[in-house]
Amino acid sequence: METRLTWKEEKKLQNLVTGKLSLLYKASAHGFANSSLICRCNYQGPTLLVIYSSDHVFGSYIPRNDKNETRVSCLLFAFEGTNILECKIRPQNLKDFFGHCGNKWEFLIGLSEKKVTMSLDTIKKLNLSQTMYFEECEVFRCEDLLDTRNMNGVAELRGSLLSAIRTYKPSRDLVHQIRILLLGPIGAGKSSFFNSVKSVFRGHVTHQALVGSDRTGISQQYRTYSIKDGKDGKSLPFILCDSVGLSEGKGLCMDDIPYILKGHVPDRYQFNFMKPITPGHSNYIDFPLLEDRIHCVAFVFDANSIEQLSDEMVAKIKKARREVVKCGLVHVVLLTCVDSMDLIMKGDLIDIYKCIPVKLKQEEIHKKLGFALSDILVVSNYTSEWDLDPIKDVLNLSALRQMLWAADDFLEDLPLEETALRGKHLLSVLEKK
Ligand SMILES: Nc1nc2c(ncn2[C@@H]2O[C@H](COP(=O)(O)OP(=O)(O)O)[C@@H](O)[C@H]2O)c(=O)[nH]1
Ligand SMILES: [Mg+2]
Repeated sequence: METRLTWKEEKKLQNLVTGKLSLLYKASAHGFANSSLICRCNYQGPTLLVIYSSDHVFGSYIPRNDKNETRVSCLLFAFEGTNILECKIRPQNLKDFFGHCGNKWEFLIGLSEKKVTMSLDTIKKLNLSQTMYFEECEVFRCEDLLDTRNMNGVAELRGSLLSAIRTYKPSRDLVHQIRILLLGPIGAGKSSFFNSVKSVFRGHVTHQALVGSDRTGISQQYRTYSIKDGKDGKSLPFILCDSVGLSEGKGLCMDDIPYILKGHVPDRYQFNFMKPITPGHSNYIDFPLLEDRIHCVAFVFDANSIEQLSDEMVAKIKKARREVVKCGLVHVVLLTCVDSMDLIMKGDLIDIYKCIPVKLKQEEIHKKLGFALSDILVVSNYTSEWDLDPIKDVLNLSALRQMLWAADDFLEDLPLEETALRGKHLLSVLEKK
């Protein structure tokens, strides 16, 4: 049985009732009779009734639909384009909409006549007519996505991801820690991602890396962050490298990218957007070990600004990607800020990869920048909140685990002669003498 709602209408209504909709009754399938609707849907908990006339979609949300006395107001709604008009009415049960509560009605449905009659006050607020004939009527149960059962599942998954990452060992034991470079436009959420990952392992939200700060000034340093498991625990098997962002103006110098990838750029290096690092620089790492190199690159994008990326930015990202591929490195995409996307609710984060608005963003990135759909991972960073959120943690940890696996692919594929880079460099230096 399929609903007649479009996905956009369904999302809007999910936002209205803050829950998932599960279809209980459809008049064209179960019969246009008040008794069959009431028999199926009465006392089912929070319920949404949707009526389809030839040119309107409207109905009612009944937050309490049970045997106890109802004290929570019901809500009438009507779509007007993509907006929803709302009007609160007195508390009542579902069956009361079919004339079970005497003659004091605001919204009265007759299924066999396929007719709704509304009070004058209601039609004014919903911009409908007093009598509406309809073609279809559906009733949904509204299910809470964040109920205890779901949250227990999330907590379990969070625990297993944490332990998988704590005990992770890079492939062939070639390095102790995987270096992940965060690369992307200024303001994409790179520093916030580091803060979010650090927060999970620290056990509380921390905001170590400067976020959303001065776009041109002070924080133009290259930072490589090793994270401890707990306050005094041992270092985790990865390092997050936070570069200054790409920009049409003062941003990361494109020629710095190969140096970063190959491990020549030291922690706290002050970027110069006019000029890339050169071997003469005081802290330049002349002979980087395999440990010093980048093992996986994460391109970071804000989900809300993919469509606005300028041609210049697109060209820069494509160029950076070519450099990454040239170095034989693996890469993924982190899509941030999905939590603030239109039509996305908190509960959606549990199953975010199934959400159509997110799928559309993934397709847009694929089309615009050429990244494979399966490489585009969704994350949700801590921004202003102070409490850890297990749903966000699961998203961010899943992405991190994916990056560690990607780095393994790189290490496994590394030619034997590159697995001891320092030896090779020393040899070439000695040969030159
Ligand atoms: N809602 C939301 N905001 C985010 C997220 N990630 C980053 N932000 C916000 O985006 C802005 C830029 O983030 P920042 O980490 O400084 O970006 P960077 O320049 O790539 O390091 C800040 O205001 C952050 O709070 C996210 O996942 N969700
Ligand atoms: Mg930053």
